[in-house]
Amino acid sequence: MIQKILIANRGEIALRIVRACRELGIKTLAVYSEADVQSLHVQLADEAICIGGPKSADSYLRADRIISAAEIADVDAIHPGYGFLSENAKFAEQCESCNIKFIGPKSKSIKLMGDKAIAKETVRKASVQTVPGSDGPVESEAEAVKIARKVGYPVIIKAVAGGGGRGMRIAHNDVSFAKEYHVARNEAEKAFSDGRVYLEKYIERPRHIEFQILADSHGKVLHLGERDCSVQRRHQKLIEESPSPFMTPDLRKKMGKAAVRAAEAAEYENAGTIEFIVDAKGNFYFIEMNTRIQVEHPVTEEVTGIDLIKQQIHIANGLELEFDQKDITFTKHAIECRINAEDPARNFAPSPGTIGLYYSPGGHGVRVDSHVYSGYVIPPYYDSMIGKLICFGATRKMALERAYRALSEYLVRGIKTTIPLHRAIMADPLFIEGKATTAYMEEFLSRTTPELFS
Ligand code: MV4
Repeated sequence: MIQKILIANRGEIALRIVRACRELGIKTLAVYSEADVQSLHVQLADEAICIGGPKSADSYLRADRIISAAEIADVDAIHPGYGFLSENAKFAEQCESCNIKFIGPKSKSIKLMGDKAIAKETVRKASVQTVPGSDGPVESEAEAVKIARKVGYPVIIKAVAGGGGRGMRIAHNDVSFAKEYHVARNEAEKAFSDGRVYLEKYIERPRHIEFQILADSHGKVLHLGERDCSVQRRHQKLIEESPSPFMTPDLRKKMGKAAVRAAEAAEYENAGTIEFIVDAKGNFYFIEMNTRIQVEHPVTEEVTGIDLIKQQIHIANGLELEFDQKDITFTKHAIECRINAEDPARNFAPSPGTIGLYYSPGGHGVRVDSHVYSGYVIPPYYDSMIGKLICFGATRKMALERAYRALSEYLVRGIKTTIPLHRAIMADPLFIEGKATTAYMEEFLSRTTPELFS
């Protein structure tokens, strides 16, 4: 049984893992960069080791130093959180070969789902609907144009090694295709050292709906319902909620079954997420799988009552999931607002610096997952998220009203944040009606004056 865990991450997720471990009686080791000495997760963990300089490449991405720290402190397992090394198959493999349990899927599953073309082909064989397009990576420009014409414009060009919207280009005709194809290939080569791309029919204004999966090492695979993540800007999610306002019990059953089949096809173990895009008619298509715990996992926790971090540790211990699909119920509604140190009135410019007064909301149906406090200095080296506000209630209406109330209480002085933007969205009729698609944010920003959320 796991008695001590190294947390290979920082910020709110590191704190989230420390908290779960505390309740389980598991010792924690924080690793941190020189920029995170004053971070809460370092102060609250049982032990802490500095692993390098402020830049991620010198600390949180240094697999060698993290594994050295794990061996010095004699931990049984490493929790990678999200980002950094969480979807690095080589790191998972290194952990495995050092006899340290990687709290996540087997490196084989990470590798499989990391190649977006192989992932698509794998789930397609398991009868999961995918978007019509090329069968795997395209071999040449000539072949690519042929497929684009056959599929019909608009088409989207995606990097095989991409994911999360990185390295995607849209083409509307043969002329723009030739250009976008080369841009996509060059960008992919530069970003991932893998220039391979594949094609899909471009689905316009889809919803982004993802399913939470839990799978144990004994072959039991369950889904914990969906999260609607349609409200995002430049592939950065801003708001996530569950259930999706678009969902029906029938569609959830179908999509949930497809999500479970996709995870089974990858011989998946631990927590993961199956991403779908859903068109206005309710047709849904597998897009990719995220082989990690995600930022928005608390939304699912509040709706189902299941602690996902504890389940990850339970599964890593080789134990069977203690519930079945029929035991999982979706009775509440939850919504998460990402609080970023950014200025939404100035094109979301980063706003690092010292937080003056910090007061986070509370009360019935309010959860704040954050690592910051009054006087905390936000380092400029990492992503800008300083916390997550999760509000929940019996109905969507109650969750939204609660979110508006909580956002009005939330005080973060000294820096700019996305709090006022979230308040404006919570009061927006289109959002309240549950009509948001992935096109929502762009439309909202173009019809709203920045003064409204500065
Ligand atoms: C698409 C698409 C339309 N058609 N694929 C973006 C993130 C990546 N996971 C997949 N993405 C998309 N793939 C086809 N064939 C539209 C998107 C997309 C999107 C998806 C989810 C959330 C926000 C998005 C914003 C723009 C585009």
